[in-house]
Amino acid sequence: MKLATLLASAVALLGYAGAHGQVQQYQIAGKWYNGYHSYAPNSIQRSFTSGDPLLDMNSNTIRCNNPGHAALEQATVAAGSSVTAYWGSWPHTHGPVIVWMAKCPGRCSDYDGSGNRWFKISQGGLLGGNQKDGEWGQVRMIAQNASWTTWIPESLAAGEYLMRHELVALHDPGKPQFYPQCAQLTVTDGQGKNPPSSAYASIPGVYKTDDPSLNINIYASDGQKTTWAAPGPAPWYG
Ligand SMILES: *[C@@H]1O[C@H](CO)[C@@H](O)[C@H](O)[C@H]1NC(C)=O
Ligand SMILES: [Cu+2]
Repeated sequence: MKLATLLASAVALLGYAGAHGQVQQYQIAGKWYNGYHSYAPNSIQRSFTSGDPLLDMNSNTIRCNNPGHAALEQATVAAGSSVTAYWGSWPHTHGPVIVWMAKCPGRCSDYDGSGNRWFKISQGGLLGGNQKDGEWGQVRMIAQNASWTTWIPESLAAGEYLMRHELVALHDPGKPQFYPQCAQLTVTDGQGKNPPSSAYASIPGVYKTDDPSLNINIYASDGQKTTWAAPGPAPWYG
């Protein structure tokens, strides 16, 4: 290994210490942005203290992680552009990848993510095979260089938005793990459209502790099921 590669690996390892994972970088319309790190807080991503799972789906911390303070930077991007989130690596292979957006009522820096404002723009649930051994969104994400690409709907109204990448890990029966990460975007152009009211949800609120989809047991009969119903509204593609 070249010295530079060794150093890069050492830095990456430090970044992962004790953590399950986070969005390390975003590529937005071809431009790179760093994820949040306590040692490098200038980021378009909201702050958080650890990459560990959040277990309380009724807590405000599942909106934008804990503490989820406003990001110090914000990316400007035209509607219709691609956003790729890079986790660097990801250890879990049972659960969906979901990408949400919420229009900030004013400036995103003043918005805490409350209200019935969240809509999905991308969702990878159980994409093939069965719940135990099949291709979950996270399996596909790992195969794609631990990345997930989505497109900001071309017709979406311009404005300031939170974009929330969420991984839900379902390997521990009855104890779903939530890994949310929020970035702040200023969307330009677009065609002035907003999703229909049926596409919206509140976070927390959208997930219920007794939702069968969040309480699967892949080691028992659920493991052989070849379908999985994602909780919450269907994605809106504009
Ligand atoms: C794979 O992901 C890393 C970020 O984790 C990125 O720097 C690299 O460019 C990606 N490689 C490809 C081929 O996309
Ligand atoms: Cu984990």
